[in-house]
Amino acid sequence: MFCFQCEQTVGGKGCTVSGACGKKEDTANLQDALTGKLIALARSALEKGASVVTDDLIVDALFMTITNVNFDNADISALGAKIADETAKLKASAENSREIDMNTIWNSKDEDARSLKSLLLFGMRGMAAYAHHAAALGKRDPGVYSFFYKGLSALASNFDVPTLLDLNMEFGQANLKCMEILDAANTGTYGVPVPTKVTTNVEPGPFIVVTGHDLHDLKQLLEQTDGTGINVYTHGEMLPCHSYPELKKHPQLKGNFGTAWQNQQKEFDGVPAAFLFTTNCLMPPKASYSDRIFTTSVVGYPGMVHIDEKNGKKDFSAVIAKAKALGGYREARKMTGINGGDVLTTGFGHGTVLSVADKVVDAVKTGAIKHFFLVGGCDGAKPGRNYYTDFVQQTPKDSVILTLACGKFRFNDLDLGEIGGLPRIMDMGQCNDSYSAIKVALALADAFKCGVNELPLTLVLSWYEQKAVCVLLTLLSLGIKNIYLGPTLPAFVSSNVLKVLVEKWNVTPISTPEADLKKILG
Ligand code: SF4
Ligand code: SF3
Repeated sequence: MFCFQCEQTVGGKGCTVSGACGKKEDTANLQDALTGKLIALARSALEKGASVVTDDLIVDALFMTITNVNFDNADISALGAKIADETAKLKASAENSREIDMNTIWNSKDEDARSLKSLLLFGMRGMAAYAHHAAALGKRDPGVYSFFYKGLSALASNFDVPTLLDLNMEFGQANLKCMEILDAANTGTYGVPVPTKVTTNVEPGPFIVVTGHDLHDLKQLLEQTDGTGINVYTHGEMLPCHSYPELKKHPQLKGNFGTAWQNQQKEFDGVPAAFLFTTNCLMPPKASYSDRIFTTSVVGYPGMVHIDEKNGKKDFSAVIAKAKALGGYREARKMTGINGGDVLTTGFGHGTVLSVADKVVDAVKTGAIKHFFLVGGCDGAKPGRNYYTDFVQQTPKDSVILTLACGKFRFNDLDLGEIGGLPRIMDMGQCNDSYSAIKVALALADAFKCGVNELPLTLVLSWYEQKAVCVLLTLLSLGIKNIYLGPTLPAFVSSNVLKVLVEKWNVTPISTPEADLKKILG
């Protein structure tokens, strides 16, 4: 096996024996075979014509290979067989229907082409997850789908470095569109997020914990638990769901259980509740709770119960029955975030922030707000990530911290006070809500008649898996410079590609909060 797509890859180089994420060799090889088949489907469809069927196969297969999504060989093989069938049906030329051996990319002597193809593939995996959620709510964009075909077939090409770099930038723009339609799908279906305080404490009685990113799954579960006496808690990236009017109106959506994904084995240990995984990040479950894990959509783990969709609906009665049988806690449980706080505030998407844009602009003009930081991204297990907690704690009182994705659990239980009636930490949502951050940054640049790079704004991002890759490529494609990136640089960035990132965009690896803050504010 060879896999180096995430931040915890072995030795910072690649997982070759088994994955640090728990992925086994045979699973990794099946995922590569699946991707090789997918390239054949994409090239065939480019020759013969794409369809909704090929669109969905591409999105699901890319999504399934994201870190911590699917560990079940049967699922991967089944999807691979469907893709091979569809490719055969298209009857494209022998060259275009040829399955690609991914080792030709991983073992390529041209390490810059390998690096840029990896960047593109991993970015597309991230975008596929967003396209999947948008499609679940009826939103599809032809430009997003057509990029998948173009990008996948580029993986089988001999394109030179400048061409591959351009393709990555074109991808960044496609992903911006994808995040835009997902934002429209989420806000159009469930309303514009409003600032909402969320408790970390758990009430007595049966409950279900929902993790992942899919709002449509949560909505269906809420409808099915209405009036049952079963409470629902979010975990990880589902936290922002509390701020959507159509979701928060269900009184049994009580609070947020635990923190980010990498703590699940500790946080779920022996808990008398059912756990529903709608997307990444699933870790190999411990025996103390493996009987209460449910997966849905492309998520899978051998031996866990999977909830399928039938006629556009999911029946969560097995999850509900499990929660009932386990019964939950007998007494209320006090729980906290990483820093001991028990209130998390979310719901500062572009709708809310831009509705007070005048106030924000005034606060900058009067000097009440001197700097904006966007601190967020993917959280992870490796040491060094307390950088983000320390960084936020050390930011000056006249600065605002915008945050998003699961990286926020490093500091979202801290009370850093307010500026001009706005909290200093504002949670904009999930990783895909980077779209909100981009919208706010562009609006500020407009108000101050300058470019985004001239704003008193610094992006301090953490990465772990492939959604961070797609978001980063979008930011770079918008010409956003001076991004601080950590905790380490991706193994798939070659030294020459890194040189380009530094020279063209001044991408900067994080150092210490003290030194970085001095540099940023100095
Ligand atoms: Fe290794 Fe990450 Fe790949 Fe898992 S997803 S095999 S940890 S590089
Ligand atoms: Fe988090 Fe897995 Fe990436 Fe959506 S849930 S950002 S790590």
